[in-house]
Amino acid sequence: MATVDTTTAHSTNGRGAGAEIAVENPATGEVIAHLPDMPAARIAELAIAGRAAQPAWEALGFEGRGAVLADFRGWLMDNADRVVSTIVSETGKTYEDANLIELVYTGGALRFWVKHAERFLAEETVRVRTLVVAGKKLVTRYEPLGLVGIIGPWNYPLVNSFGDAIPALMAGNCVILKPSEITPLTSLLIADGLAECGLPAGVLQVATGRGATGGALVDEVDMIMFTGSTATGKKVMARAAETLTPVSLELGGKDPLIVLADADLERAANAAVYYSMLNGGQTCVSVERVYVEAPVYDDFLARIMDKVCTIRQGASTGPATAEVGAMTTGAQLEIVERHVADAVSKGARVLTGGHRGAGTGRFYEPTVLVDVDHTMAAMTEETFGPTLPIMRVADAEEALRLANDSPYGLAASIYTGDRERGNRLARRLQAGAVCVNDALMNYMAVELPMGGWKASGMGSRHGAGGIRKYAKQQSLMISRLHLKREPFMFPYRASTSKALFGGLRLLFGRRRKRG
Ligand code: TXE
Repeated sequence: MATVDTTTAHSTNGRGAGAEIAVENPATGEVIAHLPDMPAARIAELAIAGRAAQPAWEALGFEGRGAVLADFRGWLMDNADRVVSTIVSETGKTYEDANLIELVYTGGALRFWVKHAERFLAEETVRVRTLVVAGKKLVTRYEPLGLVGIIGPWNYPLVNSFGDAIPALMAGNCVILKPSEITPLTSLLIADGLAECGLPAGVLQVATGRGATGGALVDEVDMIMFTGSTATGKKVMARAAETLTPVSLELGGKDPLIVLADADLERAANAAVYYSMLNGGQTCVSVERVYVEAPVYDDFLARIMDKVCTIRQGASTGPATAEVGAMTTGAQLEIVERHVADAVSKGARVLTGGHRGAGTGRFYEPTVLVDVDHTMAAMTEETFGPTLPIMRVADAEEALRLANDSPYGLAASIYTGDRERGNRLARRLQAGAVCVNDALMNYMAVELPMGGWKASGMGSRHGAGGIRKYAKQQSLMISRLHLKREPFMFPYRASTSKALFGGLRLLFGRRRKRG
């Protein structure tokens, strides 16, 4: 576990001084730990240890690896209070945000990957449909990449850091996890728990540090899974290009929610409020903007205001003590303030909220903005805070056009009483994950691939692709022995040549009748 030292004064929130990082509780302002900012040389040492541990880890097979991770699932639940209080202390999120999303997701993901990893990575015999290879055996198979680097953000220090390590480990890789410098304590606690459950040394190592540590990690590993901002994602990809290291990137988003006139307004309003404010709005798939068809706009807004005005915000000290927690970083709080100020300067109205919360912690009040449009950063840039900008639109076509008017394409949702229409409209939304009469919770469905379009990233997590990206694919073609040579090898014979190519032309040249 981390060295806890609250006596030394450091500048706060992951910044620290020189080779040390100060970790702060954003809900109280208290410095709760100091950790090393690891230099590149230290990352190189971790990589040597990881590569040395990998063959034995791979040799354990799916069953052996699964046994360790299944045991760890038990550890996680036995130590739930400790894990939750660590998450709450370094993020400032509420007890429920830590339990419901972080713990429930991770428990489910451990169960899922332990059970299904082998099936997704099983060797497959492929049916031959290509004439010239008829009679040969075609096989695809997977092997671990070796050493995987995971660079995590601060908003979900369990889900978006260790959560991505689970399939990588089940695939037989060793992992170096670089958590955000803002929230490294959860990853260190998880590494302790894994060691208690028998994970061999070197299989999962935690590299604490800032951006430079992340950059050094990119140089050392066989694949990078990155979650964070689009700007940093581009830097990671550029650095990975130097060594042709594959990357999977989950980046920013500006997820729209559309409310059509025939929607169940109570359901839509509950979802808009909950999924924009959950985790203080600091979720990659948060509802960031809402478009409402004009006939139901006033009714929808009245319901939103009833709900937002009852939200309790503050430092979470246990079950149901607060609904919306702190802003995890000072920089993020400033972004939220900037977006609200920009919107107001261009004609938006703040119906509730619109200020920093009182007290020592870093809070921003749950905020509803109306009279917004796409000239405002609040509608076009990722806000990542407890804000809910709501725009009136003429019809579904205008809502779709505005929803797609974004460089991002992570997630989107649409509320309508007509499921079939919702299904049709969902396919016109430019986002990697779309919900009809739901939002955000699709992330919890580990069976369903989840990845962004446009500036929201590349690659995906979850589903078959969520583990195959941590493997090298090999294809095999195995020929039988009874022929000394293939019919079209040297020396060419006119008779075989004519028969072969004549036959092929007949086969491929047959034109389909039209009309
Ligand atoms: O992210 P960064 P930040 C969005 C959100 C937020 C913005 C910035 O809008 O305002 O990103 O957040 C490591 N090479 N999201 O500044 O910089 C860094 O140490 C390698 C959306 O915290 O992307 C940290 O571990 N690594 C997001 C991680 O990258 C580098 C969740 C993320 O930091 C690096 C969080 C470098 N050059 C914020 N520089 C989501 N998609 O959920 C930094 N890092």
